[in-house]
Amino acid sequence: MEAWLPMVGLVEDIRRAAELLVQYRPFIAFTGAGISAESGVPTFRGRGGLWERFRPEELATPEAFERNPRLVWEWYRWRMEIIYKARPNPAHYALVELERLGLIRCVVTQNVDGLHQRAGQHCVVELHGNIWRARCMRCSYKLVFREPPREVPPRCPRCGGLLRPDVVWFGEPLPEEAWRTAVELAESSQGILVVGTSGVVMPAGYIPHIVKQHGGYVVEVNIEESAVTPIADVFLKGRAGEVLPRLVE
Ligand code: BV8
Ligand code: ZN
Repeated sequence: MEAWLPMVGLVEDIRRAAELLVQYRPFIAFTGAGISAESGVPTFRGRGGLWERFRPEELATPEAFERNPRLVWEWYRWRMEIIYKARPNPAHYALVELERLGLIRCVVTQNVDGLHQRAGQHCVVELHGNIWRARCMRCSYKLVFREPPREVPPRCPRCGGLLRPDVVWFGEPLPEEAWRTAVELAESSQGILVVGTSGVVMPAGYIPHIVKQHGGYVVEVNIEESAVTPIADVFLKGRAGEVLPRLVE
């Protein structure tokens, strides 16, 4: 088969996706670790993914933190150092442009890296928290790290208690406000642009299904099929950093 043939399909699909975005605007966007992959931030389940070296139960759970706060903080500090050096990539900037054009009204993200905000996105709903925020286990003091902490585990400046990353661990409920906002947005949007997620982590992974159940369109961008693909009206197979900018052309 001619090497360029699949491109024809992709060009067709990008045109179809752009038509849906315009006709049923504003969409919402739903993003996962894949949108940050081209910024050099490792994904969770892909090759070289974070979990390959560690299992979620070992690190991203309250029990793991209880057992070994230093190990869990070593892992988060390692990720903060990668994210600190990372820059938003063309996929992040394409979503900012779609917001400026009024084609998407908000980005609902599972990511904790804060790259959507750094790219200039105005509306971001963080379902799993943010790696730069921390809170005290004893007095609930909240702080924002400007750079990775020098000493781990970091201590509360107010009471000396143990700080924890302000992210949602496995087995923990999502932040009430963020979850309610995300569901409201999904119920009231006629379309969702799903970018770079395997769609396996719940309840976040329900968001595209809520849009579908309310008669909305699902456009997915991913380098491979995911748990969302079966309900996608348009599946744009490719890297987010290459495909999304072509949606705003
Ligand atoms: C809850 C923050 C209940 C932390 C994350 C057993 C015990 C306990 C719970 C469960 C259990 N079994 C199931 C559950 C539920 C569990 C769950 O869903 N587990 C999964 C594994 C089955 N969920 C929970 O525990 C949730 N809480 O259920 O609480 C409860 C309820 C009420 C009251 C009390 C308790 C909490 C889940 C949140 C966990 N925290 N992150 C941190 O980051 O350190 S999840 C973590 O996974 C990240 O947030 C990540 O974003 C998220 C989802 O992964 P993806 O983003 O999709 O990333 P992934 O690597 O999987 O996929 C990347 C995709 O990108 C791939 O498809 C790839 O093809 C694509 N890609 C790669 N490169 C590119 C690309 N696409 C485009 N371009 C590219 N260049
Ligand atoms: Zn404290």
